[in-house]
Amino acid sequence: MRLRIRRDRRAATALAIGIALAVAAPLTAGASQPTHRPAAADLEAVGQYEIQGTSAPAERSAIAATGVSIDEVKQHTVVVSADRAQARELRALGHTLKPLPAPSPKLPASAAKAFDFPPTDAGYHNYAEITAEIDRQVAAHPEIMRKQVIGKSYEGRDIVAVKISDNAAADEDEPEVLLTHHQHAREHLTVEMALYLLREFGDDYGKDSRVTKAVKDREIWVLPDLNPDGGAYDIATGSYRSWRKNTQPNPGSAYRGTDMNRNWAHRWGCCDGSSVFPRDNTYRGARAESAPEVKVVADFVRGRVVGGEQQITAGIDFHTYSELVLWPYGFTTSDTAPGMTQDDRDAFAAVGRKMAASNGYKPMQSSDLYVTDGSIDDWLWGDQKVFGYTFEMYPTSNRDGGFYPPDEVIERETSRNRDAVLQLIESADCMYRSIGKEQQYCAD
Ligand code: GEM
Ligand code: CA
Ligand code: CA
Ligand code: ZN
Repeated sequence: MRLRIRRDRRAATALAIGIALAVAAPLTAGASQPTHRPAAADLEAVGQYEIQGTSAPAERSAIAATGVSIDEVKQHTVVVSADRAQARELRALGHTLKPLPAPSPKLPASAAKAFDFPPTDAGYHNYAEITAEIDRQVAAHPEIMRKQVIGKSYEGRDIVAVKISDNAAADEDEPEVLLTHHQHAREHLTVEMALYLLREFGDDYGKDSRVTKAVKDREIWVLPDLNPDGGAYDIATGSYRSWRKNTQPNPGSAYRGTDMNRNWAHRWGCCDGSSVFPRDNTYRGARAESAPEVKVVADFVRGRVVGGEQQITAGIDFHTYSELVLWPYGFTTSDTAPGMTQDDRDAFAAVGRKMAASNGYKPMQSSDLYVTDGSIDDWLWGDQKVFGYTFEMYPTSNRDGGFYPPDEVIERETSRNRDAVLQLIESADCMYRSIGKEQQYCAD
């Protein structure tokens, strides 16, 4: 109860700031151009802290329930992103917080180029470069690639799906696989993962038998950037803001942004696995799919139901960091739950473990880390029966760069997932084959 009163007081403060700012600043109509006039409150310092002594999922879930994001989980420590009020709240809960160094500015402020990565990280693609690279790959491989703009972000940027398949212009009766990237703004390496896949499939088709077979027998959807506004905001100053959410304003609050990975419609807000406070990094949004970017992608997936059957059978949602292969559910710590039988769970685990054996990540049910509600993989399986995984990419530690590993690691850490992605694509016609139950579940 004490905690609740404290958070309500915070909410009241945030509301008061919101009203004050709203009165003070002329409200701009929905900007036609992306704007980055951050509300003063947005700039409140969000830093990373290491918390010693937590080892059980329940303890980690209790920490997540304060609205911080859990960025790293080790045997006896977690690393969280928290603002000052949340840090106070965690200390009041008895935790010891060790502040971690902010991402190094990597260059003098004078050299910073707005809306771009620091020159030392020029290997990362900003929004314009992502768009250009997608267009270049699609133009170079018209026989197997098609680009679709499936909708717009809050600020009006394109949300893009690239279809990779032979006869790409036709909707063939082949299992479809969904690869989604960059729900979280600071997780830029996941966009590089998508661009790597476009290059790899484009270059290897017709040369590498495994890739050629995958492209012939499947329809692969690569969605390189689900949160283009957040990504631009994160690098708007030419350095890094550690931003996680989208940039959608929250009426009545000075704090903007919804955590897209708490805004999906399966058991949304059910289980203390997200926050009701707009200020928090895990704010779940005003309602399920209230984030325009989540609605766009959910509508796209629902659009893949043909003749009453969801054509997408499997997927991976890429995040950073921690090097994990995760499967649902996140909203409950039980292995099975309504809509997840023991066979479903065993198939998830069998393929998950094989993918982890390939890329060297750790496999587990996502709630073994901490409980989340409203995540994409719970929705993909719970609502659409898509075997949806979450990959947490490199690194495992803040010490190796955290959310901002140097661009020198991009090639190594994206190609590291080549085999795992191909394994999922190859299993996508029958995930139950991995537990010897193809006859029972997949015989036509
Ligand atoms: C995670 S990704 C989802 C993992 N699911 C659970 N239940 N741990 C998130 O969304 O918080 C971490 C990340 O954002 O990378
Ligand atoms: Ca095809
Ligand atoms: Ca199809
Ligand atoms: Zn993430």
